[in-house]
Amino acid sequence: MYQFPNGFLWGAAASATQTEGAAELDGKAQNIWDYWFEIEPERFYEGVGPKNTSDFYKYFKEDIERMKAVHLNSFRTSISWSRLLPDGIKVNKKAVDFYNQLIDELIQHDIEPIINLFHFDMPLHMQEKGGWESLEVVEAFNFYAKTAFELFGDKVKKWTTFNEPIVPVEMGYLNNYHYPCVIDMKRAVVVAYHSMLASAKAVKTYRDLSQDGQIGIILNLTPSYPRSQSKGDIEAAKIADLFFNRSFLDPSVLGEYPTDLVELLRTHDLMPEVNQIDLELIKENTVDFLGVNYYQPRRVKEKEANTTKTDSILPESFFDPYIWPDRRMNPYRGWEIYEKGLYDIATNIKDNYGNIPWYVAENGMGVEGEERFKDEKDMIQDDYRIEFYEEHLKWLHKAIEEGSNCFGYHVWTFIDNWSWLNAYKNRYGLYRIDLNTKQRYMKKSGLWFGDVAMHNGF
Ligand code: BGP
Repeated sequence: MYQFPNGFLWGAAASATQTEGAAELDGKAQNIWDYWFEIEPERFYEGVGPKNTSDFYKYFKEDIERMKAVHLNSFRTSISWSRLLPDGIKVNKKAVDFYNQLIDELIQHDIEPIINLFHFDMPLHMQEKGGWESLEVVEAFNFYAKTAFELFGDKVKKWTTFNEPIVPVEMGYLNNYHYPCVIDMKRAVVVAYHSMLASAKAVKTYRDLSQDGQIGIILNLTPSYPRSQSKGDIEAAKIADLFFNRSFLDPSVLGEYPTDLVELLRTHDLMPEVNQIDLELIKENTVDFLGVNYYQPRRVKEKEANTTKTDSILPESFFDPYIWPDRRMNPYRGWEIYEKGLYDIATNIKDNYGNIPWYVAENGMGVEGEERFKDEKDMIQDDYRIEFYEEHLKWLHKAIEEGSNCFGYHVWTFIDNWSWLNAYKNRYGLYRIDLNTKQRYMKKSGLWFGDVAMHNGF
């Protein structure tokens, strides 16, 4: 029996843009996803864009009943900045009504809301001002954060500033996967630094309001494993870790950037403009807790040809990806499945980050063509997903037994939802959605997870 600590959070995560729908309803302004889909629909799987979601905006009440049916005691989603403040300044009353009803409904069902402020969905007019490259947008985010705390902070006791802030950096400014599809390391570093600054400012704003909750950040930590113990491989893994994990983990939790990262950026003329006042603000406004999204590890080896030319430098200029011959893949998403990674993350947080309270904010397995696993009662027999969760939870349990301060586990996701580029290709939900009727059907993993949540273990 794997028994988890009393009060452990069992839940699921989602985000506004991926679930709400109503992209053009009730005064919501466009965000970069709405706009990008309008101009380049072919970049999205089967041409399905953010208008076409599970319509949580409409069905949230029934969906909260569905959460109850699988015994969730917590749920994380985000507020859509462009819904709450369509012009960045004036509060949209319809949005306030929606988020109030959503939060109230969750609380009435004994489901703790964890509310995130930014999940990849930059309002379009803010992007036009430069997005995270602009300090004006950092200030605008702070205003948005303050507005959200003032509106909902009497009820929401766990906030997070960002979900995976490295993703817009990587996808939007390093490898042309997300809008604005830039490839420029220098600009990417500015985006990363300003998002970190925005997060710390929001933490400060929250504390200044003296609300009696907690504020954190959600990071996708990808443990970096070297191919071998050779000096070159270890150095390669260290650099990957600096770029993709420690660039947000260290300033968020310890209040400081790793000196090795700063030196590396200096050497390659990639330092953004920083001032002492902002660095102090980051130092003084570290988070109360961490959310960790974990899907896959990163395996690297020493770079084969040395190509560190400053004009075209990218993180990959410092290491090569390593394909571990023993790896087990999720072939649909193309991600390695490595359950022990979660234990290694927990140990790292315990040993190097003051054992800060943290929770698994996303963990899940996206599978294509799940319909083929339907039984005669229309239930998807997703045993592979149950096995995936079970194996991760066993490692998490071991970490907790050894003293890790982990307070919860959220799956990605609750109902199959729209994914940024893959639309509905890979399904992750505890519930399946029929895209034609928008009907939801519990999967076998939903039943299983409900049982685990009810018994606080398995
Ligand atoms: C995380 C994001 C989620 C979600 C998930 C699954 O990085 O926080 O928003 O989408 O990954 O990834 P994908 O949808 O790309 O398969």
